[in-house]
Amino acid sequence: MPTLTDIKVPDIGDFSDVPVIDVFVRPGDTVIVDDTLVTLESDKATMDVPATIAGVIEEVLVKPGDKVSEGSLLVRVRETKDEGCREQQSISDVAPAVREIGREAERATPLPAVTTSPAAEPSSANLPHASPSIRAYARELGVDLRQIAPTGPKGRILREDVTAHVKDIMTSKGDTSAGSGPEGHLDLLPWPKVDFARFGAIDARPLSRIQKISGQNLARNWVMIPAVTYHEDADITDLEAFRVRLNKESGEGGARLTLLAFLIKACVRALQEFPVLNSSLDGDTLILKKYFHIGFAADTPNGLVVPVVKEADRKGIFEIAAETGELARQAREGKLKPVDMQGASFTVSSLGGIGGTSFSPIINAPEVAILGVNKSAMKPVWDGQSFQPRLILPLSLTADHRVIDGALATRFNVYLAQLLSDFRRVTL
Ligand code: CAO
Repeated sequence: MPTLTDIKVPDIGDFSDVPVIDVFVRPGDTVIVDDTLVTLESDKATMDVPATIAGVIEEVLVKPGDKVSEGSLLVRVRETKDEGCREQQSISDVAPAVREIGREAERATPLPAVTTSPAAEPSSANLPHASPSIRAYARELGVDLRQIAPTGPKGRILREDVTAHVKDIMTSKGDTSAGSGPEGHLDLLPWPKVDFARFGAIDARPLSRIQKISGQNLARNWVMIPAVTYHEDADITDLEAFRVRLNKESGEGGARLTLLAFLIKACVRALQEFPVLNSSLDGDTLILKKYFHIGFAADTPNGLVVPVVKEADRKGIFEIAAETGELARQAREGKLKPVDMQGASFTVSSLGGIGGTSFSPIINAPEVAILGVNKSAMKPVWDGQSFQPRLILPLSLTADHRVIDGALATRFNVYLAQLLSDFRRVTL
């Protein structure tokens, strides 16, 4: 008679209500002792919870995003007697494999500069078998386990497999396909090592978790995307007067309209007119999205994050203003959920409240374009007879040249500037 055993969250120290970030098993999967079942992530660490017995998964009771504490039921296992497996351990004997913050490359990141499309998230079903210590080892080296050929029993990845994979990469010199595809290697010199303290007093400050994750994404996007930035000026004199008037009408404490909300609405209209800018490259296929989920860069004390206004085409400007305000507040308080940062089809990065005259925003892959906005300024504009003082908003559109050429990008910019100059056009 097979016995069913409940596997629960073991003692995880002071943590409670910890999110489940990965589930590695499905009903019907065979596991042996130490196979990772789920990964939990607290503010400070991630923890793999391993199988404590060998058997077949009968039921999985959690999914990514669920919150658990010590004793929460994770999976139910039908025990099998597997001669090959290690000695059975009781739950209390099992210390979760805790690792430093920072996530492995094999997992989609829910954060910043890059919002992950649901399609890009690996399913737990196709993650390879490896023990928690091997997963930790691979994470330390930044190795994607799915790229490794396993040589262990039942297709398990061994420590030697990870080492061999890394050696392979390190010794593959003379590769001329630099940057030509996801597997291409850049034949770069090692990063300069400098003992800064030799030159004066220093202070070492570790990067925040958000900075580490967004840094990796930004570096990949900068290297992989042949991006060009196109600049345009929009005359927002009338729009700003309209916005100020509406805010006055709302009165103190009333709903507040921001320029960002108008920008998002105008971008949606321009994307409808130029759908290629609302797309993603999937190999040699262009995926044109019929939805308009607009990400916006938000500056927080811990780094840059990109919350997403979903279905911005169906929302009014008051609604968008309220939503961006709320999302920006949650971003600053570190309360955004992964889902709040996923699914963007285009991004706006506004530095307008701070200043600047132009910049080159980095595309939020797998999107193909991003609009940067700086501070508007009163400028003299020649009307054919005299100079008129006009409020000019600088726009900087960075576009992926594999998909959007200069003519298309500039047409988009010109159209967007027309919409902002005369916002009635948005309704046409
Ligand atoms: N030109 C002139 N003034 C502008 C402006 C612009 N383009 N955009 C906003 N402002 C003004 C607003 O009118 C407001 O002034 P008042 O308080 O006098 O009304 C002030 O700047 C603040 O604006 P806001 O509260 O409406 O905020 P916002 O819409 O500018 O920005 C958000 C919201 C979330 C985008 C912003 O807080 C933020 O995080 N910006 C930084 C984004 C970023 O870091 N991008 C770079 C990414 S690459 O590193």
